[in-house]
Amino acid sequence: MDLDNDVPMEDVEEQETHTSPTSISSSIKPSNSSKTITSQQQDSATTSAKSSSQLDSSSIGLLDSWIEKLSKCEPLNESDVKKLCDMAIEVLQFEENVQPVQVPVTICGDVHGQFHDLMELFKIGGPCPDTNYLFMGDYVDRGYYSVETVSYLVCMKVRFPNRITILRGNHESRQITQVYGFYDECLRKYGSATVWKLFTDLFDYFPITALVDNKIFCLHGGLSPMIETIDQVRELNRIQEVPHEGPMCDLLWSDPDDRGGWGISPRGAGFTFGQDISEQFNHTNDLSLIARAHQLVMEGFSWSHQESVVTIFSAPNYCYRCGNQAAIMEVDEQHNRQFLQYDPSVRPGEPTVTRKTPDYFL
Ligand SMILES: [Mn+2]
Repeated sequence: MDLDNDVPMEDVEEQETHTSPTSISSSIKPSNSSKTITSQQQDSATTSAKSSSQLDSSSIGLLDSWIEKLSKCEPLNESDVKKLCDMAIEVLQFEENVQPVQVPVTICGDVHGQFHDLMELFKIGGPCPDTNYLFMGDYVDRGYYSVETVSYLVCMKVRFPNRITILRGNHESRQITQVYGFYDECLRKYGSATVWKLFTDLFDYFPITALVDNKIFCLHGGLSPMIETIDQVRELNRIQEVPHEGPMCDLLWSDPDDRGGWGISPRGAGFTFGQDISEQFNHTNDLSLIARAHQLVMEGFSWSHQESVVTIFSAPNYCYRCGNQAAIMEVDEQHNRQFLQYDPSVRPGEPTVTRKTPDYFL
């Protein structure tokens, strides 16, 4: 996708609306949809995973060289992407649908291929692994550097598996990436769809939610009318393409809304949920907060439902023209929260178009 031919920014939200998973022909099926991991297998495998997850010195050297290369925004070659994705599956397949995360941690929202802004994020929040990070999905599509962005984050995950958590967003999907840029970028940068296939096969293994100190439930989209308890999330089989409907789809697509109860989502996937739903879910699961991403918010973060829900968006000047700030949320050992906001990094030779903020964003 060429952003120059993309819709005007006013239509970004709307266009996304029209591209629900159900509205795209499903020509490409997940290659590993038949793979399932039962919770029992997961439990028994966790022990062996711990012993095998120790990186040997040659793997560390390889990963460090890849991270150094990617830091300069240079993509890995195809055979290294293959090696990286194989290593990442070894780590991610043993993570849980509700991945436990300890404080302190810095929670981040959508990045969308804005590689230089991701580097700015690590400058603002502190380098990994000195700072623990939790990313809530949407690494690819829209921006010009989805390949470098997702390669970098997956490298960091494999190199420092206990320091960084990477959840799945609705864009970490075969269908959505064929419409919003990642597929085309892979073709342009590698000359074939091999790297796209490697990464989209890997996305099936990303955890779908995280639970920070049993108190902050983190996910890309929002709640599902089919999920009342966090234990019900643990029972899902997540190792598949994001379905068109059902609980896993909802967790990656839903949005909080000012209206109470459940509503039809204008996105065509997931639901809208009101304050009554959020408060009931937090009460039932003894939570203090739902942290999610998925929606552009002009200040980078936005509270909903009387601080039951927070939206975090970490792509400044989204699509290089929205004029929004980005933010990340630091949670310390005492569960104090602090938002760090930042503006786009300035780069020569790249579009710096900022449009006057349309009134309806305010
Ligand atoms: Mn999203």
